[in-house]
Amino acid sequence: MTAASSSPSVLVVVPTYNERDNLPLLAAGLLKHPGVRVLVVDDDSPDGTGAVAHELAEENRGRVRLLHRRGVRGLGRSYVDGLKLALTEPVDLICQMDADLSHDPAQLPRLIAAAAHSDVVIGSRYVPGGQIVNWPMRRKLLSRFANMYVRTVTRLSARDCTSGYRCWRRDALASMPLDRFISDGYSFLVEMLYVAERRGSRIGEVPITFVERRLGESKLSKAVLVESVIAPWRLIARDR
Ligand SMILES: Nc1nc2c(ncn2[C@@H]2O[C@H](COP(=O)(O)OP(=O)(O)OP(=O)(O)O)[C@@H](O)[C@H]2O)c(=O)[nH]1
Ligand SMILES: [Mg+2]
Repeated sequence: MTAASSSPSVLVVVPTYNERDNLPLLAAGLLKHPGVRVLVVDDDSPDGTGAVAHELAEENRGRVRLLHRRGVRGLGRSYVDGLKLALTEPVDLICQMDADLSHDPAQLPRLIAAAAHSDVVIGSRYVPGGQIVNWPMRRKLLSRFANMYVRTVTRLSARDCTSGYRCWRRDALASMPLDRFISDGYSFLVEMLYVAERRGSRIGEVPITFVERRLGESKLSKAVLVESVIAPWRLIARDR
């Protein structure tokens, strides 16, 4: 933490693809917190999310920044580019969260506070107090099964290995070889945890209430699901 300030400086990396209606609400929620800044990583969204983010950046100079990606689209690739850019900023903590309001910006201070004792804090649906609101049973089962599968194959100890709501201490994130990551899509989140745990990072979890998106569409595709099945095996194979 910077000696001059009592609260840490925080940069939140938000990947977006077609989140035009959600992004202004998310930004407003995040900017309520002092010391919090936002980096939007937009993948040239056809719905004009980039223009919305540009406007937000103009209105909130110094607090909102846009990284406009072009070319090959991908959630993992967006995280790599966004997190690397975040590491060039003089901040204490770097967070990740979804733009679709499934991750409540009001809960960010709890992740930030927990980073005093952990190198990475997961906003977790699967620790006591964690909840999921408005997911159909099919989606709940898929997520539960995905976590059980990942934890069994990788032996990760976190309860929620696929949550994209996280807060990293700068040093822990800086020590990660992001350019050598092999996963894209949601598996990228699992790979981050796996590598962090192997490097001795302390992983903490705080309960969150995850709310199903109300606006925009899901990007969960069959290809992403197939990758999620293979990805944990690739991780342990690489270690051997
Ligand atoms: N930059 C970028 N962002 C993406 C991409 N795919 C998804 N996202 C963003 O990543 C976050 C998570 O994606 P979602 O589609 O909400 O995935 P999900 O939460 O598993 O699925 P839902 O439950 O349907 O919302 C959102 O902020 C998306 O806009 C991508 O290819 N590139
Ligand atoms: Mg979502």
